[in-house]
Amino acid sequence: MKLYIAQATCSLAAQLIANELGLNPELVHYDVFGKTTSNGDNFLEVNPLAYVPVLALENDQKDLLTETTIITSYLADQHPEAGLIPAHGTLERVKLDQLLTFIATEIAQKHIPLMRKLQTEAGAEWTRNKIVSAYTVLDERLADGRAYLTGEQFTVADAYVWATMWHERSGAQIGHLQNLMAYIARINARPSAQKAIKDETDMFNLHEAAKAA
Ligand SMILES: N[C@@H](CCC(=O)N[C@@H](CS)C(=O)NCC(=O)O)C(=O)O
Repeated sequence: MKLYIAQATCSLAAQLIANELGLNPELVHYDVFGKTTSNGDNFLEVNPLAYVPVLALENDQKDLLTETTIITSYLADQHPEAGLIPAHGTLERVKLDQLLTFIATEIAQKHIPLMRKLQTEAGAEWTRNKIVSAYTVLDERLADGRAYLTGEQFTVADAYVWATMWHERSGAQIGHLQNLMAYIARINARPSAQKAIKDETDMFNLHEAAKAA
């Protein structure tokens, strides 16, 4: 498998889940500004919409999976024994999918126009407020002392929230959400998260060196 990633983006969630499962997909770094890849692949052929993550499968169809929620869920579903996602057809799964859609639409995609400074000040303020409200809902869920969003078990939803900590770049003020911050620190301590950050940095540096050569 090949996993296309970019620096400090939602692809970190897919890396973290692969690491939790002991998988070692070949990582390819995509430079979202320069539009090049670390292995020379034409990224528009990989994803015409030009975003990461993309998971290139080695099946007969050579499927290219996109969408953070789908890639993380797919990997977790292949290894149910790891407990990273509830089984399809259960209410627990529906509730986890609800959480994943919430994170994708109310958090991840709301940060992006802010980081790219694409909104009027009124629009940016509205978006920042929406993001803070969404993280506040997560903070309140964690207030009962649970370790992770659904309880004591780490899941793909936790990986996704961890990968969206872009508040310093987007300007959404969430530093006061203490339960959330303690939870992110818990995830930061997981070896899977540390490996994801290290691998991402290594890939970014390799790509930069190749561009400079
Ligand atoms: N719908 C996609 C969107 C993924 C996405 O927005 N990726 C961003 C990084 S988090 C990206 O690659 N952006 C490329 C760009 O801005 O040019 C998903 O949920 O995975």
